[in-house]
Amino acid sequence: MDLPGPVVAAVRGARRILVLTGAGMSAESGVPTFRDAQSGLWENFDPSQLATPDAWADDPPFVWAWYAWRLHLVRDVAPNAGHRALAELATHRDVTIVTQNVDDLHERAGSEVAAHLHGSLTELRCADCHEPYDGEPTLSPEPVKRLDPETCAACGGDVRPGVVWFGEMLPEAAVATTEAAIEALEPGDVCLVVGTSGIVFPAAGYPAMALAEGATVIEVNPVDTDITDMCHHAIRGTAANVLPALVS
Ligand code: BJW
Repeated sequence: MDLPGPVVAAVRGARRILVLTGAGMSAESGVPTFRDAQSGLWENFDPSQLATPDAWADDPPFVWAWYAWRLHLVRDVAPNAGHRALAELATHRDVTIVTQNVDDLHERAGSEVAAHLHGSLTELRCADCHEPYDGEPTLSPEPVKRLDPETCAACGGDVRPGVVWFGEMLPEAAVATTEAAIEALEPGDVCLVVGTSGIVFPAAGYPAMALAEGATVIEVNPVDTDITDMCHHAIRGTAANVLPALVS
């Protein structure tokens, strides 16, 4: 893919590159995004209703079934060319990856992820006593309507995924690491925003913070988003197509 010269020059000339990724980063690995056309169970349910403490309190087996299926799905897929390109870039450049994704595809491509802002699908913990759960959960290869969550060995409570639901606080360390990485940006550095709709805060506010530090903000997304207008460059394409060209 041919990219505009100023975009390539910005990436080549940057001392630091901060990469903020969202669900579109993993779409070409086969992980559905949240707000594009959905498949399976996602077609019938609104993630903003399902990914909430209220949904869990109302019906844990309903919510757990969604996660047991997604856990299975994520374990079954592989990083795509976009994940691999970022890992390769970090071998010779100062790259910091911050992701909203709860999968581990960046890590499986060989990247170190500085912050998982919305937690991790695989880090299960008790919803009551917060004890980590290190058993092997029963996963669902197909979407099902309800599935009993695993039980906490310490207190008998229901085990939940270690993700951040709407209305919950983000992990303090992830926020602190992200804000420090943004504050370290200087004019001439680059903030690459890949595959996010830019509607969920506080993550949606980070590109503007990078802009305020003087960084060149570059969006990689097939469509316009809520943050497009504030970006210096918007590259219309997919992560797996654009990133290998951008970082070569
Ligand atoms: C491709 C592609 C390809 C497709 N290549 N691209 C300020 C203002 C207003 C509201 C708030 C605010 N501050 C806080 C809030 C409340 C709330 C919020 O933001 N609400 C909004 C809906 C308005 N935020 C919170 O509650 C957060 N907590 C918080 O702020 O705590 C303090 C607080 C508490 C209470 C009140 C106030 C403050 C927590 C947010 C947690 C988000 N959790 C989820 C679920 C995680 C668990 C799970 O996975 O089940 O995180 S929601 C979901 O959205 C998930 C994602 O990480 C997140 C962002 O989605 P993302 O990644 O952008 O995906 P999509 O699907 O939206 O977009 C995909 C994009 O990819 C699209 O643009 C495609 O075009 C593109 N794409 N294919 C490249 N191949």
